[in-house]
Amino acid sequence: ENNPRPMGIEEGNEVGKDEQKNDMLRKPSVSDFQWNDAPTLAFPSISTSDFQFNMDKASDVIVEAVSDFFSKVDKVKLVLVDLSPKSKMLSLVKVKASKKNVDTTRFSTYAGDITRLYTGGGLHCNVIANASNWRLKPGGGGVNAAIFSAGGEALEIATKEQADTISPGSSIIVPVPRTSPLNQREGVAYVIHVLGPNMNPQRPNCLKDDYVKGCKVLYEAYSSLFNNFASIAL
Ligand code: AR6
Repeated sequence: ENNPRPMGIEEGNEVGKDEQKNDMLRKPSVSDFQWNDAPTLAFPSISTSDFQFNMDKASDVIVEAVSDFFSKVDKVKLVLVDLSPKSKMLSLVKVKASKKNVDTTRFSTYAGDITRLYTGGGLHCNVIANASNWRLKPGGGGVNAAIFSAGGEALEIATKEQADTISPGSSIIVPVPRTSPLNQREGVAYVIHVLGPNMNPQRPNCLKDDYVKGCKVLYEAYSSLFNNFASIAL
């Protein structure tokens, strides 16, 4: 099942050659990287570092969004990633997910670099999410800088082909070109850029500690991310 490459392409067979060429030219698809496992989305904790969103409140939103998503969609997996094994976000979410009986065979946490899930941790994640900025620009630190740097120029160009800007609470799907190291090295077929709510006065659209609005926008950001993931994975 889910054989990553069509079988039976014979050398010297013109039809076979065409198939081979089409196969190389077509856009990446999640099934290319399934490796017998369910499609998996790895995502960082949106807004809780540079955007200064309260971590306790954010962890409630993550668990609620994951649990709501799992009640509608099966067969896919989600992994929350943060750099350090001491991450406060990872431990908050783990505790709350277990209290809410979220299916741990489909939702887990992972400590490590989201741009090195396969080479650094042996994790097969077909899709990764980015905590973006409104201009979808590389750099700026955090996970955004890491993903654009690992994705190379190919990811930058592919992102610009999809959109110029993004609004808080929404997300944008970008197919990762086969020339990008993120695709070649890590097997990532898509990056989904997400813009979360901002509580940092030095960044655009600061919500000034309005956590009623903030939690609503953060929930929308995760729903948009998960639904977009389902739309490419299923
Ligand atoms: N792998 C996994 N997780 C990471 C990595 C990594 N390589 N790097 C950071 N994190 P942040 P935000 C975690 O600040 O708060 C950017 O400059 C980090 O520990 O990246 O949404 C953009 O351009 C934290 O848990 O995103 C925006 O302007 C999480 O990723 C702004 O920051 C998100 O932290 C967005 O701020």
